[in-house]
Order: sequence, then structure tokens, then C-alpha cells
Amino acid sequence: MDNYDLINEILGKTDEEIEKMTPINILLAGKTGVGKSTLINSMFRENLVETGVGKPVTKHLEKITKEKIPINLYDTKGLELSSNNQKEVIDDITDLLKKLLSEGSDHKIHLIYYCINSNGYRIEDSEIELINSLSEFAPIIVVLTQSLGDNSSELKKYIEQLDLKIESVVEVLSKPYRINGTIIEEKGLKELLTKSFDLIDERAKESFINAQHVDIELKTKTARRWAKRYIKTAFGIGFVPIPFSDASLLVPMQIGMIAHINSIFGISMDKQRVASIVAAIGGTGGATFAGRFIVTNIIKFIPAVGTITGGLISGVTASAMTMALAMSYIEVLGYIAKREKMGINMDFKEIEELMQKTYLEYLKNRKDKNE
Ligand SMILES: Nc1nc2c(ncn2[C@@H]2O[C@H](COP(=O)(O)OP(=O)(O)OP(=O)(O)O)[C@@H](O)[C@H]2O)c(=O)[nH]1
Ligand SMILES: [Mg+2]
Repeated sequence: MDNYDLINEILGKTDEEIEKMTPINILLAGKTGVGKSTLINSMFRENLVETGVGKPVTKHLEKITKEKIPINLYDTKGLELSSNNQKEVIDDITDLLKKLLSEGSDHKIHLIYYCINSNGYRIEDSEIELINSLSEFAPIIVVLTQSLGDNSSELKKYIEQLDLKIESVVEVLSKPYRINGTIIEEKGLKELLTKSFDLIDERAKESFINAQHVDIELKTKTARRWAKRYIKTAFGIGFVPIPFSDASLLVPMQIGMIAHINSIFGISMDKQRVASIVAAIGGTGGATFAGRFIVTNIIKFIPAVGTITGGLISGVTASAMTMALAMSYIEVLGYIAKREKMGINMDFKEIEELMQKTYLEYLKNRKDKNE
């Protein structure tokens, strides 16, 4: 297998993994201009509102999706709740929720964000009615948007004592706010993430981790946990040692592993990026993934191996090699994701060098694998 096939294989398998996931479905409601779209773009990857596909599903709702991100967002567009259309709006939204429920568990809404602008200082009766109607369908978090301090704390207290059928009230500033030359930093997104995570079905949790970009550590931790379990199973008792000359036998499982890590992590993976990573550990010119590189380097780098007996790769060795691959790969993804959030696009050479350096560190056991 040459590098080109390898890259296509990794990308193809990653897509397959993502398709297998149960998407996370979130409904956003709240009056026009409160900051729903801004919130979504801050919570989720790839500027979802601008770059995703939006298609109207009812008069008041639009469904936003994007290929390769396991999330469906239902966004109320320009919602006005005047007294004469209030019933129509509520019916329109609840009809959709009923329809989604009837379509089976992959379609049901997991969570509702009801957004209220903190600077409006109030919640209207029509909104209370809408919230109560929605609460029959999914857990609701009231998000106080554009929160700048005291304004939202007062409103939060007020809403909390109303005894609505909601899970919680969270104060959020989705984007830094500039006021008289002073910048107020974003806030509340992590809290919203944690509260959301606790409320959604187990099956949709991985999708949520994939789609969000508020907490990169959560991505890293989840991917590490999965990889450790996977490697332990793959190379544990029952692993038949393979000849050293045939280290490439490990490649298919390593590709599968990388693809699954991609799906947990959620990161835009184009050919160039994968190529940089593959180049870092496979070398160029037809070397197998961790195969040939490892064959020549492993003896030096893996303390657990010591001397190779009988020319065989044991379960312990295979596991150490693959663990180094997984842990360094996840670390590099974390690094790329953090940079991306800051609006920095890493160049491919930089990714390649970082991957190589990190991989060697793990191989040499310099890095604690239990991080
Ligand atoms: N600085 C800052 N501006 C915000 C924030 N939230 C909303 N805004 C601004 O408020 C305006 C309206 O925000 P949107 O996110 O478009 O509101 P929306 O609820 O999606 O509006 P509709 O789609 O019309 O219902 C935009 O100009 C945003 O930039 C925030 O957290 N920080
Ligand atoms: Mg909007």
C-alpha cells in the first residue's frame, strides 16, 4: 500500500465511522436577534451557521447540517412572538417535535436551548408559554445570551424562581464584547457544554464531543480512553506474535484505529493533513504506516522490548508501538484543534514535524502514556 492509498483509506474509513454515529439533535428557540446563530458558531466547529446547509423545515424553523459533522440543528429564524401569531408559532414548533419523535430515536431532539437576551431584562409571557410547551419534548436549558454581568445575573435569579419546567439557566457571552475600548471576554460556554453533556442520551454523547469545539480536552480525553481500551483488547491475551519483517500486518488495524479516533475527536481532515501525519511516521516512498519506520527504529526506542527474540513482534511490543501511535496522534489533533480555534491554520510541514517529534517521544517512553 502506498501513501496515497493509505490516505484515502484513512479518510474513507473516517467518513464511515462518522456515518455510523447517532447524531446529536439540538433545537434552538428564542426571539429574533438574541444571538442564537452566534451561540451555535461559538459552540460548534466550522462556523456551522454560515458554512452549513440550511433548509427550511417549517415556516419558523430551519434545519442546519453539514457533511461529516454528526449534528442536526433546528434553528428558529427571525422568531417573533406577537400575541396574534403566538399559537401558530408554538404549534409549528411542537408539530415538528412530534414528527421527529415519530421518526425514531435518531431523529428525536436531545436538547433545547431557549435563548433570551440578557439585556432585555425580562422574559415575556409568550416565551413562558412556548417554554412550557417545548418542555414535553426534550430537556430545556435557558441560555441568557449577550451576558455582560449584573444584567444577566438578575434575570437568571428571576427566571429560576418562576419554577419553569427547565433544567437550568446559564449566562453566556458567545463572543467577546467590545465596549468603550474595553473587551469583555466570552463566558459561560463551558458551563453550557457541561450541563448539556449531562442531559443528552448516552448514544449521542460521542457526536456531541465531535461537533463541539469549546472543550478540546474533552475530545482528547475521550479519544485516549477509547484508544487504550481498544489497544488492550487488540493486543492482549490471544494475540499471536507476528514476524518482525511483517510489521505491516498491523497497518489495517492502525488505520481503523486512526479513523475511529478521528470520529471521536471531530476535526476537519483533508488529504493534505493526513498526508503530513502519514509522512511523519511512515516516511515517504511506499513505506507502510508505522510499519517500516518502526521495524528499523523500534529496537532502539521501546525499552519494554529489550532484545528481540526469534524475530517476532509480541503483543507487548505491538501494543507499545500502537499506543505510541495513538497517543501522539491524539496529542497532535489536540494541538491542531486549539490552533484552529484561535484562527491559526497550521502549515503541513509544521504538522509533520510535530507528529514525528511527539511520536518519537511516546515511543521512547519519555511521555507518560497515562496522561
Ligand atoms: N459581541 C457579541 N455579539 C453578539 C453576541 N451574541 C449576539 N451578538 C450580536 O447580536 C446580533 C444578533 O445575533 P444573531 O446570532 O444573528 O441572532 P439570532 O438569534 O440568530 O437572530 P435571528 O436569526 O434573526 O433570529 C449579531 O450582530 C451578533 O454579532 C455575543 O455573545 N457577543
Ligand atoms: Mg440566526
